[in-house]
Amino acid sequence: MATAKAHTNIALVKYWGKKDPKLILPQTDSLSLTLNEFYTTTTVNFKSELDADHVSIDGQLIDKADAKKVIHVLELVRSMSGINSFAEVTSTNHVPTAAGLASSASAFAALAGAASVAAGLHLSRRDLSKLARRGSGSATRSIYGGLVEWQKGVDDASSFAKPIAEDVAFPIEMLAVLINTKKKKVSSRSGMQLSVSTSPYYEAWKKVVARDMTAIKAAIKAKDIDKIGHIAEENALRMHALTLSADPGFTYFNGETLAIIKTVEDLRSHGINCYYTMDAGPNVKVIYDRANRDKIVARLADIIGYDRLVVSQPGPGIKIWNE
Ligand code: 2P0
Repeated sequence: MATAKAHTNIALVKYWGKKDPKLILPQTDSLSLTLNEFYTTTTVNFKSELDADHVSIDGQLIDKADAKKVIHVLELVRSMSGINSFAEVTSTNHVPTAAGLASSASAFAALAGAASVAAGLHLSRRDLSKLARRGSGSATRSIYGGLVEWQKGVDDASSFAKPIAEDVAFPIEMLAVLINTKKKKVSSRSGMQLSVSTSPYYEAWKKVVARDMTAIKAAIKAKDIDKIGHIAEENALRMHALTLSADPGFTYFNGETLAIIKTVEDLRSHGINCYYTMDAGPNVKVIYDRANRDKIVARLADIIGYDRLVVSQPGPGIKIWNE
């Protein structure tokens, strides 16, 4: 029996499309910031007396169909370790689930960590990252803290995350604006697949990501928060152009998303530098130098209220312990 705690991450250069949906090999590299405030804690116990895997999330027992991705990771761990028993999985999300705050990133990273140690495996962080990837792409990056790159690779062995700066030595901060924490209509999995197969802009997106990866790594090296924020904002808009340009087209934005984008642009035009990014949901994440925090929070609170704003520092990598 083992427990793992993994933090979620928000991509600054996004992953939006698979080359191999079965192995979850992405079309492009991506780069993220792990967040301290949002995490998942998961306990896995392999028990010989069980006749099936039992998965409970936030106190609710999940039926077999919904637990499919979790069972898939457990199957991989069973084949790697030689264990035959079914498992009891108990998971608690300290993340608003399925609202584009990447709960699957922290959830599958924590599952990979807890299941592998519970099964007696002692995987390197690289191998843990590969195992987490088989549950959900963004989970690949949640094994590490701080700024993390997922190199796309060409096969299972070469597609894993690498830390760029686990301890972030400059005052970057991220503010999550919680617009709608209800479950989203288009899952990332189906949304990105539709973009790959129908957006006429997909080839251009691959070029954008290659260029942005080089530029953001140089900006990180230079500790240039404005440059990091600008690259992240442009990259997010181009990712969302892939949803609008799919057939049928769709968007994760709603009216409040646009209102927050406009407010960030207004703050910037008044000399308070901050930048936005959005994922597979309407929430907005704002990137800034912590010296600007109070002004940004005060202005956004006028629009949406303090209770829907969560400030987060960069967070740590996975922790795993035996129970
Ligand atoms: C990312 N997102 O890079 C991108 C940006 C959302 C927008 O990774 O199908 O839950 O499980 O691999 O990782 C969300 O998609 O999708 C995601 P799967 P995942 O963070």
